Amino acid sequence: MIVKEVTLRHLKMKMKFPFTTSFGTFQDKEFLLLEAKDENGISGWGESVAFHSPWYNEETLKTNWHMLEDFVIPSILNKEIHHPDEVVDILSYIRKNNMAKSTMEGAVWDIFAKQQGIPLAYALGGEKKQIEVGISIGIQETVQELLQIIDRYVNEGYKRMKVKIKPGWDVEVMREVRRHFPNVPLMADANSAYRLNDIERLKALDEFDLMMIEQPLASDDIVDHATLQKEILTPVCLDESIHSYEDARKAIELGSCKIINIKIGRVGGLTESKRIHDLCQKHDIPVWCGGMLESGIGRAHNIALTTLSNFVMPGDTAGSSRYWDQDIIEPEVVVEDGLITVPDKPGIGFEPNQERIQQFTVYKKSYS
Ligand code: OSB
Ligand code: MG
Repeated sequence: MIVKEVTLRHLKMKMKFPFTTSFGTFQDKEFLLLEAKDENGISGWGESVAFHSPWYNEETLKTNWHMLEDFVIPSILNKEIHHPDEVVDILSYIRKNNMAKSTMEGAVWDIFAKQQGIPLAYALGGEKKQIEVGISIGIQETVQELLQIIDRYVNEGYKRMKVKIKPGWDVEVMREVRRHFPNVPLMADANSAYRLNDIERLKALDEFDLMMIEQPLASDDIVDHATLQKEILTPVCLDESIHSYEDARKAIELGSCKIINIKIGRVGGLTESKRIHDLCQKHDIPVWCGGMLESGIGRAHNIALTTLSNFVMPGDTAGSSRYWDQDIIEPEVVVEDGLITVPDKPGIGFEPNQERIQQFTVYKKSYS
């Protein structure tokens, strides 16, 4: 394939609800959408999961635009690409900036699958026809509100509840949740809000039979997490700390976690996600697919990746209607009984809705 043209768009969409984590709240979701066209006019789509501010990691929508415009897109345009795995090598001269790279790589994978006439899931080697999904619930004003939200999603059939925690919104909150929902598959995500000094607090979570605690310690740490994992019963799952296959290998070697959350953008794309998946499978480390409050395009990529066999735990990719009044794909992502049916159309398997994309576009630019 030869990518002949790329259009980059900055979109702004209002989420149905404000989302609060240990590092802050937001409701307007701004992100980049990339459309690439091959020599035959086949379009592939990618979404940047970088946020407006650098609170999750160091990348932002503006740094992604800069990286894409000045380095990533010029490196890919007009180059003969035989397989999407080659994108990693082509872009390897660029340090980090994984979310920017992944935006382009996702579009190349989509084109590749469309050229072959197969679903992206199949192109990646995935076999599942349906995937299990859970839900991630932000920090609420009151425990009462949290319980009501959980009740609603349990009734909708979501397969596990993930509750965001931070110091002061943790042990007592989880105790109440457990008391009201004794059997629900439950986990907590701290988004790096604790330090090893807080070990007693983290130990106190052991009594709630959590599936895991996600990223309790610093966002760049795998050493203290190994110490912590030895002291607590709850399995540690790493999110922010894993940027690559090498990070995953080291974390497994050190015993820093028992589970890994794979986010395509955070690790630089689908090829690297697949490598991490395969490594974890070899080491009996279960994985699941994290979410970044994506629009339908990013959601479609997550669904395809989750069809790989070692994605044995429910992911965070909920249905479109949880986040958006109107998503930008047709059909929207629908969750039934906690399951998403994997599309069987070529590529990402959902049609971008051009009218809505235009409606939410703040700025766009094309490169050829
Ligand atoms: O830590 O997994 C996270 C949202 C934004 C940034 C980081 C995270 C999250 C979520 C929500 O947990 C996942 C989703 O619903 O897309
Ligand atoms: Mg997380």
